Amino acid sequence: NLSGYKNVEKKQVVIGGMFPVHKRIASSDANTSRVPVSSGCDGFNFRTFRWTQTMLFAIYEINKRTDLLPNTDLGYVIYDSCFTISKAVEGTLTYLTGQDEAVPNYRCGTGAPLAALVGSGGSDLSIATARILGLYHFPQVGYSSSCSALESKFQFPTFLRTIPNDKHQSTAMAQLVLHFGWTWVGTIAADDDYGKYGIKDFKEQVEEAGVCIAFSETLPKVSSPEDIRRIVQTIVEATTKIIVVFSSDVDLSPLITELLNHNVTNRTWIASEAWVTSALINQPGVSSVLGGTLGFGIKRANIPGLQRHLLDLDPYDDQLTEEFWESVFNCTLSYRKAVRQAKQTVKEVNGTLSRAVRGVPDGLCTGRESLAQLNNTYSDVSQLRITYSVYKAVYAVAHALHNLEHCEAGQGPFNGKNDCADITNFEPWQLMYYLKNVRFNVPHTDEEVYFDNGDVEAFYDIINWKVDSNGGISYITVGQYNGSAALEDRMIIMNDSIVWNNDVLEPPRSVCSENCQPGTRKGIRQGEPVCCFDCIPCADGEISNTTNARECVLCSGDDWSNEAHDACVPKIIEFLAFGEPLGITLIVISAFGALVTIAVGVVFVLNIGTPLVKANDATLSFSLLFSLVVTFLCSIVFLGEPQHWSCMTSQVGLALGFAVCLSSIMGKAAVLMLRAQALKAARAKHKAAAKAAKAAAEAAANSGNPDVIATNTINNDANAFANPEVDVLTCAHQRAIATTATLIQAIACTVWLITLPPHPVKNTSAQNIKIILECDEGSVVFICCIFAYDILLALLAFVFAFIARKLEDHFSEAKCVTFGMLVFFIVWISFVPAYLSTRGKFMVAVQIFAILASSFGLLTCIFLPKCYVLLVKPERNTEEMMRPRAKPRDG
Ligand code: TCR
Repeated sequence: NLSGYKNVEKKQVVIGGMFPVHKRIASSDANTSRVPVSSGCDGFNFRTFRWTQTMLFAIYEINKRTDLLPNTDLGYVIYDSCFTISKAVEGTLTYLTGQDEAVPNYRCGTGAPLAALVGSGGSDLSIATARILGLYHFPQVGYSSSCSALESKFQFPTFLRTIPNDKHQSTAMAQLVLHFGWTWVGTIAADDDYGKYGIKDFKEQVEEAGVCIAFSETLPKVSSPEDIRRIVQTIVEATTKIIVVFSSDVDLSPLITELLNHNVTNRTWIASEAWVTSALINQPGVSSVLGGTLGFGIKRANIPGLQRHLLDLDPYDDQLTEEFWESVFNCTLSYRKAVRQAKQTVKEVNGTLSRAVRGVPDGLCTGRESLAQLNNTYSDVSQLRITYSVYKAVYAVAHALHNLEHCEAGQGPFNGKNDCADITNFEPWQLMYYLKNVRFNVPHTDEEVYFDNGDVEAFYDIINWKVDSNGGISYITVGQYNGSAALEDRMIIMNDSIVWNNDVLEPPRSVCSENCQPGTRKGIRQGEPVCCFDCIPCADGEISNTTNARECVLCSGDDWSNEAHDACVPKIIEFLAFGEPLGITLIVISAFGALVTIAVGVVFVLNIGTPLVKANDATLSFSLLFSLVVTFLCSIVFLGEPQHWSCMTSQVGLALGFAVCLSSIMGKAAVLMLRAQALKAARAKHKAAAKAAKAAAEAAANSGNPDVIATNTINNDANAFANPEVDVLTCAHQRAIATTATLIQAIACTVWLITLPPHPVKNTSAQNIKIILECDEGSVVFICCIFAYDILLALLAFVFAFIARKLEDHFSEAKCVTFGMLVFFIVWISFVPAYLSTRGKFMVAVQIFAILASSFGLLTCIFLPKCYVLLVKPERNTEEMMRPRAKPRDG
């Protein structure tokens, strides 16, 4: 332990210091049969030795000053905590008691009063020492104990610190992670309060913001190769690219070495303050693993004169400095030790004596070696961060002492009587009062320091590890974090100046699952963190229009999802338009049909007086032709976007057209049937007569002259067929039948139109992606009745014609009608399944086809033979031909 006083005439106060100059305690032997001794320490830490020297530097500087503690000299006692709680506790007890052997609750010696303890390094050490010091209300000023647990004044009433509370750093790290949109991060924490609390605070904040932790590892305190290897394995296997490490450099360095061995690259490391500028981590060759690291560093400062002080080191000052010298130059300072060591090595090699034993031993150093030429982290003053914190801590104590000393009598703060404390003999709690309220500007930097509930302002530099051209690493400040600023401008970061690992320009992405694009939704994976999910495409008719949508939403009535499922689009409106090929075709066909029908009508008009036209009532023929024109034209009305008028006209026109058409046919067929009946009766009569005649003839033949009888028979037949009585009767009947039949239909249609008229509707349910514009019949019962009536007429016409089919005139009218009706039925029967199996506009097309086909069927079957006679064989158009031919078997 270092100790020193300066000017004996002045009043003296001793400041305690505690630094983890060694990295660990030497493993103590487990032998319990001997007097136990406090274990020694291993692994000299040059960085922390710099901190120690900085404390000395600050004390020397203060002692030299005339404005700060002019009448008092500061002394110091410094303990090495060896990075271990037990050593820190041991040092604290020694410090309090003044005994080399720690005796609690006891302090002896008449030495100068103890002021405060600056220390003691890591948070776990400070927590231990602060508990002890707290018992005695003894102030402690931490320079690197940043753990948030230390903020509790209830547990640590006399602990103050010049390093910001880690809860700010955890917040800053969380903000950094969120800033770059990383949602999948791994964490590594040291197995101490610093690591555990730091990572805990970090995790709490990022998890709240929806970030998931891929893995959480803890670095062992005591070197454990298996643990380190396991952690490396986890890192290698993890899919995350971002690893947050809250650990001191000493604990982290074995892991980094192992990562270097495994060459684990392509990760971005987020560094906590304790290792972000550490030479222990920044070893040569580490750039491939750690290049691009981002981290937080506390306030940095230049302390003029410090480097000189560091380099002007006298190796023989004290034990620690001696050890430092020996480890820096890898030599031995004492002659005797060197000889002993040399002998040992020689023996180990093979017995031949070397020059070392005879003269100057190998590895002996002179103590005049030059530190300046050595590139050691000890003398590197480029990143004075914790060093600066040590500096501030010493100054804080000095200023508190100064205020204590310069308390004006009667205006002091103590005991309610405005007492002052005496610098030569004060109580620790009295100094605590001054420390708590101290407020001063740090020399050289002019930073104002004060304690707010024991903590200082949180201000961090964001440091980026940039790989130099020669493979080394330099620290670039790429931003700032100010914990006391307003929430939105706490972090200032210059994205463009950040160098990422492998020199890429873009920040790395670290997500477990990529965002779900619009059109898909998140599907959770059972048993995995929420950041890991599947993207499930929305079903038809459902959409999601945001990234990472949790649900797909159903499109409303007239809308449907688009191809990408990211927007609802109006459904396609479907109807059979005039302009489209199918529409045009149908129009052409129906127009053609109408024209042909009109042409037939013209031919009939031109031949109006002829027997063929006159036969079977010309009026009915014309009404039939007229109705066919109506049905043909009616089919056109089915096309186009359904309107109120078109829905009404198309259905009613069709129903009425067919009614006229079928009732005309029925009228015709009825006459034919009656005629056939009459003819049959006549024939039967004639047959009987013929039989009688035959018998008579036979009898006559027996007597001679058969010719006369044969002629008689034929005349009888013709008379029976052209019986005017039958014709006159039926002509009036025919028209009456047809008119009534049509009238009934017309009345039904009128009722239908008035009560429940057909109207256009949007059919959205038939097909998902389409809105079908169609006509709603208004009433299914009505339309069924009306078309059933048409069917009834058709059936009657067919039956009449069928009965009359045997009636053989030269134009075979009855056969034509029978055949026409058959065509009509076939068309409409086949229409039903075709109609039912189509959707949308094709349904209309099928309907039109059926109308056209049946109309054409009737037109051709009934009128084609007649036109043929009228146009091609006019000579057949005679009264004669109207008569039934003699049947061969009869004749
Ligand atoms: N606070 C840490 C220890 C620590 C440290 C360091 C150790 C800090 N910075 C630099 C070595 C080097 C910050 C603690 O334990 O609170």
